[in-house]
Amino acid sequence: MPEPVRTTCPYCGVGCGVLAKPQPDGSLEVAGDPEHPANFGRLCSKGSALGETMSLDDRLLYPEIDGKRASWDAALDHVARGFRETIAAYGPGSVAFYVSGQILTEDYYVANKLMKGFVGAANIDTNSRLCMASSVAGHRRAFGSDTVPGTYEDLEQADLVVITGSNLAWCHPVLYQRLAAAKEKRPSMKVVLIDPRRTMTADIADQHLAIAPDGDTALFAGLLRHIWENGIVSKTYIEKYTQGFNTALEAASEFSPDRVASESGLVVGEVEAFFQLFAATERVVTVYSQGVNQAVSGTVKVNAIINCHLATGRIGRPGMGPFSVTGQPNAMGGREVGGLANMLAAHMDIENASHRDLVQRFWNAPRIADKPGLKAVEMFQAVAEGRIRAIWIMATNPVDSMPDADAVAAALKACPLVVVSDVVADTDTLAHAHVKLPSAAWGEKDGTVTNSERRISRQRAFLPLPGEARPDWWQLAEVGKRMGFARAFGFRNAAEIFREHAALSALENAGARDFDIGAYSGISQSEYDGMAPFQWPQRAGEDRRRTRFFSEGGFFHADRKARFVPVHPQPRDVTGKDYPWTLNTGRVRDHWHTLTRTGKSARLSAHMAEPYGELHPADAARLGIAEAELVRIESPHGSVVVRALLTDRQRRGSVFVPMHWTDRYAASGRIGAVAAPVTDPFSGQPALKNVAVRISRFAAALYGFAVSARRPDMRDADYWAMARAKEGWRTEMAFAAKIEAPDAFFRRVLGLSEDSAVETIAYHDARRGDHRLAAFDGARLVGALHLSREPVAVSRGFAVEQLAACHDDPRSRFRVIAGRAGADRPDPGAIVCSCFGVGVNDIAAAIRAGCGSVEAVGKATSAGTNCGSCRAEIKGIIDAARIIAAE
Ligand SMILES: Nc1nc2c(c(=O)[nH]1)N[C@H]1C(S)=C(S)[C@@H](COP(=O)(O)OP(=O)(O)OC[C@H]3O[C@@H](n4cnc5c(=O)[nH]c(N)nc54)[C@H](O)[C@@H]3O)O[C@H]1N2
Ligand SMILES: Nc1nc2c(c(=O)[nH]1)N[C@H]1C(S)=C(S)[C@@H](COP(=O)(O)OP(=O)(O)OC[C@H]3O[C@@H](n4cnc5c(=O)[nH]c(N)nc54)[C@H](O)[C@@H]3O)O[C@H]1N2
Ligand code: SF4
Ligand SMILES: [Mo]
Repeated sequence: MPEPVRTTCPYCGVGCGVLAKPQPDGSLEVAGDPEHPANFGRLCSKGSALGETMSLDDRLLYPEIDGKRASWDAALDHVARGFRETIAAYGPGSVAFYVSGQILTEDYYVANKLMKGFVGAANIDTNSRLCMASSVAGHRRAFGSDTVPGTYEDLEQADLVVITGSNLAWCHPVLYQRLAAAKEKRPSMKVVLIDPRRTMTADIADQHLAIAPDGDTALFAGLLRHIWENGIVSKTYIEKYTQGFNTALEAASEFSPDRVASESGLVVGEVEAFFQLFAATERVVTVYSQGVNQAVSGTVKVNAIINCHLATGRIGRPGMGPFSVTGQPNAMGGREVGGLANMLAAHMDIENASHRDLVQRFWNAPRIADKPGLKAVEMFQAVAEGRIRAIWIMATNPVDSMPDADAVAAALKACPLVVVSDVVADTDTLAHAHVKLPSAAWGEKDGTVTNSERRISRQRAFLPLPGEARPDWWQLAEVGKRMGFARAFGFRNAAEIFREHAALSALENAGARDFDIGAYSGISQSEYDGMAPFQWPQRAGEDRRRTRFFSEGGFFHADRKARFVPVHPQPRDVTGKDYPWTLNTGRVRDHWHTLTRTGKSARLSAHMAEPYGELHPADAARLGIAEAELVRIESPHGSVVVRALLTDRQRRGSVFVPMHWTDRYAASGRIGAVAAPVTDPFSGQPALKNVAVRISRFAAALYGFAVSARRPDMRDADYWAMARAKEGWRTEMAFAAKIEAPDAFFRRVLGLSEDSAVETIAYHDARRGDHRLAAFDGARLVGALHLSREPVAVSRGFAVEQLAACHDDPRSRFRVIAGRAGADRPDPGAIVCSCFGVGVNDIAAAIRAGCGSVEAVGKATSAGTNCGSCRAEIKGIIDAARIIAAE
């Protein structure tokens, strides 16, 4: 058996090390890398299930032009000619690249070089605009550079961890587990969670502040005032290393505890308790993510947080600092190469003439972009208006993930040249591509990524390139060559690109810029192959391994001092008479973005199999919406129909919808279409967490649930959402009017012809509108359908299992129709632990049998004993059982 290959997880910014072991039967075994300093062997549910997402069945394997297979030569010539001719006719500003924090640093470096140095404009932006742009802008305003000061260890060493706008338990699970383990070891450590929702992250929180949308600005401005009034500021730090404290303090003086409470939707007592805890604790880390960044006031929120850390000098020392955790595996690498439209390469500034000169000289480039390009939202508006006439989209799916996503689709439809590089064959964005380019996927490509703590790790190939798939950097370099820049784009491998990137970072740097990995500018191919994870900076000739920034100043403004940014009250409430509710959007535990990868795993799809709108039960009652009914959520831009999920974890007045569902998986689940294209004025980041909407009940005359061996044909349903199941698909559906011929509908769903030999059994109760149908091919279930006037109550877990079961006796066929197991086979209920397929009923049974802790439930059922991502949910079930028992 060959040695496992050390690589890095392609999902979140924690950047866990993975040991990948391709098996002789073609499958892939993965395990956490015990030596990787991000995870020390742990993996979350998504990382553990990587092996289930590797099949080639839905991959894009050959280039296509206008829907027809083409050779690489033809496709690359077509792209290069299209870009060249557009530039010749309309200027360099008429073309654009829209790339992603999911490409590798080497890919990103080539994309940025081609656009900024050789096309000579800066219209390259990235989905990081939707993700980290406010943090970048906040860092640059405060520090003079885009520097994340701390490291993961700080979370373990802190005495107080403030988590705001981050669902760490679900979105950075391994980092969350490290924090939870540290707290368990040292129970004096406190955790405060600030989130309008009581997410699973609340599980380890000593205090949860259910803040009103965008109330963070007031909260942290009020905190600065409190710190000052209570004499907690570090006068030495402020004097020696910063500027602008007094102005910031003056602005903060407006934020009395009363004002903070009213602006943040909290009560004075809880605000004060939080302030006192923060003031009293020296070692504080404030962790934040999209609840902070994705807001009109995103940059202001970031600076409001950083102000508090600067004022106390709690930055860059063990267990202290503001900590923006990045979402994508290479969000940080993208920032390092300057992938944002308003940055240059190697953390240099596009507005700085000497930086421009340096980069142009280094690249030996004919031109250099001299002003920022269009940011994502503006970029697609420019496409819509015909100002951008050729766009290359790489490793991102803007027709789903952008705000005003229907307008993005329309813009692409009207654009003369749309090139899309992706790994799968079918996405909502690829549907608009004139040229489709098949990219090498995780496991096939080579390069580096940088995680949230500035740690650069290798992604290594352990599989051959399938079909004609090619790495993204290769595609960009080939187009660069064909546009006439052969010398600058003659890269032969990823190592060469990395060396050039490292050399640029060190050029005329000498400590003037934060990003410097000059120590790697001469590494050989074999050193690159064996490269161990390392944290930057790593300056050439300097062996001191500094892992934190700013404990003793050393900021990157010209005077080496940090800036306080005065924070003024920000408009917060976006609702009005016609759109009285706020829409909050985000993520679920087991899915990744637009489902192109996690959607392939039945195990990951079982946790949340359908798009939903999470509402407080009291709000739902006001709207006349019952549990499991469907709701329509609409804004002036678009609408979705999703399942109502009623929980008291949800803040009143708002609805939460996950961002993951696309037109591939649901009839109308693309929540991006509902989000408004409203952005933060400093960062250009869209406000995806606070959108004004109206909510109404979707009046369904009939509901349905089906399992099927093949992807079902759902053309006739008004609502549907499908997910992979073991050996097939599971599909929820609903109809505005009742359907006349359930048998014919069933056959259409399954794609059965009139003369098909498949044997169908059915049960109809026309009076109650109850129809149950099942089709068998020998002993195998081809599909089953349950229709009902009420939301269908059959056990999903049971129904899904039937696809893999043998139905050679009539009793088992009857159970498929009944939708439940015999008494001998209890129904596991909704899946909680995806690693072992343990459902909520299994866990409840274990609790009834006396298991009173997560550990005990784990011993009895295995739930939560592998990746641990579901431990918070198990604890929730135990707590709920206790409450019920006490009532
Ligand atoms: N499972 C999973 N993990 C992921 C991803 C994924 O798709 N799936 N994606 C990765 C990526 S790219 C990213 S960027 C990260 C995102 O990671 P997170 O930012 O943790 O995830 P979100 O769910 O987008 O939003 C976080 C929380 O912000 C809260 N929030 C909304 N408005 C406000 C507000 O005004 N103030 C405060 N304080 N909180 C608010 C929301 O209720 C939500 O719980 O996750 C990464 N990890
Ligand atoms: N409403 C709402 N919208 C959001 C957010 C939100 O919280 N709410 N969050 C925003 C954030 S933070 C983010 S990061 C974005 C994410 O949104 P997207 O970037 O649009 O989502 P992904 O599904 O990750 O898209 C990645 C695409 O690249 C493909 N791919 C995977 N690997 C490779 C590769 O190696 N090369 C190439 N060429 N392609 C590859 C995948 O198949 C997929 O089609 O969504 C943003 N949109
Ligand atoms: S926490 Fe999970 S998704 Fe994130 S890098 Fe680690 S294994 Fe991958
Ligand atoms: Mo993100």
